[in-house]
Amino acid sequence: MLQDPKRYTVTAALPYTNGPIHIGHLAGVYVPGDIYSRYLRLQGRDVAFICGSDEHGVAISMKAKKEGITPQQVIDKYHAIIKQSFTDFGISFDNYSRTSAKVHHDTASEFFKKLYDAGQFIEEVTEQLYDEKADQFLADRFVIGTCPKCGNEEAYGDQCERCGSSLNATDLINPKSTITGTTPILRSTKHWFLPLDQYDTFLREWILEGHKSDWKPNVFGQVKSWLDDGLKPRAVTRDLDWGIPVPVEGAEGKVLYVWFDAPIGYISSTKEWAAREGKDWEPYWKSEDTKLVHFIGKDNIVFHCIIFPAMLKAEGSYIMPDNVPANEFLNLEGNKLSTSKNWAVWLHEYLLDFPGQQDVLRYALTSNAPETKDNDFTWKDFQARNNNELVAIFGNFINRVVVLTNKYYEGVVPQPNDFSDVDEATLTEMRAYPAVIASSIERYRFREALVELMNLARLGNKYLADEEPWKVIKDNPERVKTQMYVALQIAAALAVLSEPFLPFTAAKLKGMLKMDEAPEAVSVLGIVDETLSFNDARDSQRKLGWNDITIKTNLIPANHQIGQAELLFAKIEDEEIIKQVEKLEATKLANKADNKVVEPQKNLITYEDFSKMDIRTGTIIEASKMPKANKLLVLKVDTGIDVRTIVSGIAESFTPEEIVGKRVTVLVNLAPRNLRGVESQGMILMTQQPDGKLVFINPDTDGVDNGEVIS
Ligand code: B3M
Ligand code: ZN
Repeated sequence: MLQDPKRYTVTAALPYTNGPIHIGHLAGVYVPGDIYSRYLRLQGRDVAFICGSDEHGVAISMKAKKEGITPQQVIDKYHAIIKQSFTDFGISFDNYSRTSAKVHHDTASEFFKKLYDAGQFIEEVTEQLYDEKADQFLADRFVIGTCPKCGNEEAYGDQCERCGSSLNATDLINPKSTITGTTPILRSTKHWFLPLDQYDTFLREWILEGHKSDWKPNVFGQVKSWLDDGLKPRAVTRDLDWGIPVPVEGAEGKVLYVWFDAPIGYISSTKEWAAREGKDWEPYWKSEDTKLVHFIGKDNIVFHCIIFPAMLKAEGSYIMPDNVPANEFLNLEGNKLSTSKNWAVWLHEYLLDFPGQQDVLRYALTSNAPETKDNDFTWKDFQARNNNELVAIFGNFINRVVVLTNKYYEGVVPQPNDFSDVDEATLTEMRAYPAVIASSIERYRFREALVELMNLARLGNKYLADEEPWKVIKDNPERVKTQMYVALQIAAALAVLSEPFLPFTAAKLKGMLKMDEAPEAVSVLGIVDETLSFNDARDSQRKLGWNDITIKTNLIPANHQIGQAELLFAKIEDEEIIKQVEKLEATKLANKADNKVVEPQKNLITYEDFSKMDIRTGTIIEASKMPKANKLLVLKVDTGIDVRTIVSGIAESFTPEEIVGKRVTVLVNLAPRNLRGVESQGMILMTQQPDGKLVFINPDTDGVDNGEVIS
C-alpha cells in the first residue's frame, strides 16, 4: 500500500449509456468513490476524481435496435440523463467525460497502436460465433449461453455476471444469438489477442504477494481464482460496427473490444480534465507517488485487476492501482436489481418522490452498502434510517443547538466560562473523531465510517441531555454559556465531517452556522493577517479542513453570529413508503404479464362435445367458509332450476360476505363430488388476474333470470 501519496487518481466505473442509473450504481460504486474523494479533498490532498460515460459495446447497439434509433442517439440520450443524476446526487467528479469523445478515440487508438507496434498482441485467425440469419459475428452480449464455470444459463459472450468470469464466446455451452435466437455457426475471422497468460507471474507478484493484506477479500479471492484457473489470451478487437475502429492495416470492419477501450477512458478523462485545469495529466497516471484507486462493482473485478493492469504493464509507462475496493451487489426488496425488468429505484424518479432528499438516500445506501456481501435495500429500512437516525439523532441535535443559541443569545455564540471535566472530556472525544472516521475511510469501510460520524452526533445529543441547559438557564446562565459553546463546537465538527457522506446536509448546516462567514474564524485558523480587510480575511480563509477539528481549539468562535434553525431532515411517513412498495408491486405484475406464458389451446372438441355441457346463469344466495379448509367456500346457488350447494375454491380471493348476491355462471350438469364431506353439485366458472386473484365470469346478465342457458 502506497504510504503518504503526493496525489490521488480516483476512478469510478464508467456507466454504460444504455439506460439510466439506479440505486445499485450509487451504492456499489459512486457514493463510495465520492465519500473517498471528498474526504481526501478535506484533508487538503491533490485529488482527481475521474469518470465518464461508457458509450461503446454491444449493450449500446442492442439498445439502439430495441428503441429503433441510432447508437449515437442512445448515448446522447443516456449520457445526459446519467450525468444529470450524478450532479443531482452530489457525486463530485473532477471530470465526467464520455468515450465517444475525440480525446478518448485518440487516446485509445494510440494505446492500441503502441502495443501493436511493440508486438504485444497475438494476431490470429480463429473460429468465432456467427449468426447466419443476422449475417454478423456474435460478440459479447450478442450471444448468451451457459457459463462453463458456474452453469449460469444467461452468461454473455465476454463475461458471466454471476461468477464474474471473463469468457470467450466460444466457451459458452449451448450458445444462442440474442439477435435472432438462432444457434450460431463458427466462421473464421482475424483478431488481435492480448496474451494475458504472459502476465501471470507479474499479476501474482503484484497482487497475490503485494496486496494480500490490503485488498478486500472478495476482490483478492476472485483474482486468485482466475490466476489459479490459468489465464488465456484474450481478443481485444471485435467484428462490430459500433466502437473505436482498430487503427491498423487489415482491420476494416473491426473495432476495439469495449473492455479494452473503456478503462483507457479513465486516462482520456484525466487528460481532458488536466487540459482544462492547466495541469499535467501524466503524474496522475505515471508517477509512483500517485495513489490510483478504482471504485467498481464486483462484476468488473476481472477487467480492473487483470486485463487493464496487463494492458498498462504491456504499455510500460503507467502505474498500477493501489487498490480496487469493489463492492458486491445491492438487491431491491429481496430481488436482484434489473434494468431490463425495471426492478430498480431510478435516481431521476427518486427525486420526483423525495425532492431535496438526496442525502437520505446516500445515507441509507451507505449504511447498508454491499461492501463485503450482497445486501438488500428495502423501503422500510430507508424510512427507519431517516426517521430513527437522521431526524432523531443528527437533525434533533442540530435543531436544539441552533434554537437554544437563538433563544438565549439571539444567535451569537456565547463566550464560554471555565470548562468542567465533562466539557473537557466531551471536547476531547469530539477532537478524536477525524482520526476515527479517517481510519475507516482509508480502509474503504464507509459503512463503519458513517456509524462513527453518527456517534459524533450521539455525543452531542448525550451532552445536551446530560447537561440540560434548558433547566440550568434558570439558576446558572453563566454555566449555560459554556454548555452552548461546547455544543456549537460539536455542531461545527459535524458540518465538516459529514460533508463526504451528506454533502447537501453539510452545506445547509454550514449555512445555518454561517461558518463560511466568520472572519473571526480566520483568526481561529491562525492564518489571519491583521492588515487584511474583512473580505480579504474571509476570502483568504481556508474552509475548515478535516484535521482542523482535532487541532483547532474553537471551530466556531465566541461572538460569531449564527443563523436561524431550519429542519435538516423531515420525517418520512408510512404513506410515502407504501406508495413506493406498491410501485414495485405494479412492476412485478407488469413483469409477470410480460413474462406470462399463455396456456396453450387444448385439443379440439366437436360441437357435440360442447353441447353436453349445461351452463346457466345463477345467483349466490348464501356463502360460508368450509371448516379447516383455507381455500374453500360452501355456497348456496340459485340456478333457476333449483337452489343447490356448490363448493368453490375461492376463499383466498373473496370473503363469504362480499359474494352473497353475486351473479355467476354455473356448469350445472357436472357430476356431484364429495368435498370434505359436503356434496358439491356443479361448478362456478372463474378466471384469474395477473396477481392470481380469482374473478367471476359475469356475462352481462342485467334483466336475465337465473336458469337461462348460456351457449
Ligand atoms: N461500463 C460498467 C458495467 O459493466 C462498465 C464499466 C466500465 S469501467 C471502465 O456495467
Ligand atoms: Zn459463471
